[in-house]
Amino acid sequence: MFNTKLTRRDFVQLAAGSTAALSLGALKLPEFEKMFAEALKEIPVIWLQGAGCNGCTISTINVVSPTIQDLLLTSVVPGTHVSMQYHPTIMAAQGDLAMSTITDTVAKGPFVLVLEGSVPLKDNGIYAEVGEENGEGITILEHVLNLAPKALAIVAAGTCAAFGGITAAAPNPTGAQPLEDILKDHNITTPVVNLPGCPPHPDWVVGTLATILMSGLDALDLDKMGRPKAYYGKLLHDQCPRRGHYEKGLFATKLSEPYCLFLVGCKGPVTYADCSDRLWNNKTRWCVEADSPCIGCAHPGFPDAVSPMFEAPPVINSTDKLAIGIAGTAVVLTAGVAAVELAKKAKRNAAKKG
Ligand code: FSX
Ligand code: SF4
Repeated sequence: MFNTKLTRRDFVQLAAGSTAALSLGALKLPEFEKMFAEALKEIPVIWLQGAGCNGCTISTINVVSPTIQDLLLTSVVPGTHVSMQYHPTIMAAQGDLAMSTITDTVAKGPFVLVLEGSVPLKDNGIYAEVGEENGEGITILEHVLNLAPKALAIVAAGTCAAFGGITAAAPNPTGAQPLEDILKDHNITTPVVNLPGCPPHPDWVVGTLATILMSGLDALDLDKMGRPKAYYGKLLHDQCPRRGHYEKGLFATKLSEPYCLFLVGCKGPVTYADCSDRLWNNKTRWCVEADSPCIGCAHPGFPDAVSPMFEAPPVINSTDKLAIGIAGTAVVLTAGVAAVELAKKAKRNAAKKG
């Protein structure tokens, strides 16, 4: 049992009325921090938000198992605890008190840095600032250059942080860049884990943090793009329950139809993620199951390379392969059926259904 006057139940009740009260570091409750220090192995996390929509945070705090309360207040797995020292959205502290938690965390020793959103470079990075010093805003670029070299590892949460995403889409007015490009330009070699998805699935974020916490960074089996293979190891198309329809040439011609959504823009054939298996919203469903094509939000070229999102891909080769024009790297899909035949079948099937 915890040897403290403030019980875990007391604290959860105290915090329950306000999600803004969920940062232990920011609340500066020494008894509670001591309780965790004695009972649990901790991993301090500094979560920065660059150019993004905060969807990565919203998605993460919707995590179901463990719950966000477990994640922040008790344990991710028995005996281990993620100590969210700094998070602009959910921490209670503001101003200098909030900013001091970053300095304090760095001074204490190893920590994991999470970056959500991309890093704008144009006009000295003024399009994403977090906190200020001597009346001047601190750009996310400055934060990254300060914290990245000192971090144990960096988790790039979401497509914006991992690959640029929507915030770096053409014409990219803020000159936004993904994390790894910034690190490369400044010779920073801290290991990076990329968790694309706009937003990323909460399990991908929490599971990654939990793995680092329990077994260290080496326990994450990453692919060439720094993505954990456990979540991004397979093509959506290969795991899709509508794959049989695809093989038979049963294609939806409008979004509400329960057939393969390839001809209404599905990017499952070029997107690596486990959505169809893991499901979203507390294992309720995923995009295709809701009769919407995968828009490729976890694809490295999202959104430019996978647009237009709700149109059939341009057919480049009409002999025995379907070729999808993906910017820069055309991805050729062996479909086993000529494109012309495919279109004819779609029409025939649409006519049959009609
Ligand atoms: Fe990007 Fe995060 Fe998409 Fe949004 O901030 S990955 S726009 S869901 O939330 O960075
Ligand atoms: Fe499923 Fe999309 Fe592949 Fe069709 S194209 S099988 S809907 S992932």
